[in-house]
Amino acid sequence: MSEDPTIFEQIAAGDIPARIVHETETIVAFLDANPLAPGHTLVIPRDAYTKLGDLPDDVATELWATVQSLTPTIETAVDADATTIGVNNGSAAGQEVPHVHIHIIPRFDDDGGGPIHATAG
Ligand code: DGP
Repeated sequence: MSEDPTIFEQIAAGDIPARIVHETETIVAFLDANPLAPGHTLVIPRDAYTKLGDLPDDVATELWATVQSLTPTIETAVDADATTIGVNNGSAAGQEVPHVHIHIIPRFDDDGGGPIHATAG
């Protein structure tokens, strides 16, 4: 039984516009439409997986490698002092879009400090 594609699957397919900052055959990164800070970016697998545990190893590896490589680029682009990286992994954790996505949230010395505990938009 096939389900309707999520909004992120449609972004990955190019069917819905997004401000894409990086993409490969496997991974897409784009700006969050409801940013918690300037440069707030979401990194997703192009294919539809709901939770981190659903990812094949090779996709998980490339997903994380992309987060690692993009993070300093984003920090430089928005002149951030640090970054919060997070995943809402399941609806009870605040995952609104059931397609794995890693939040890269730039942080600033004067943004109030402390961790972001809930990243639900
Ligand atoms: P989460 O709560 O972890 O599932 O975060 C979902 C994020 O996705 C939230 O920060 C807002 C963002 N978002 C939702 N719909 C869209 C969309 O259509 N385009 C973009 N760029 N971001 C979206």
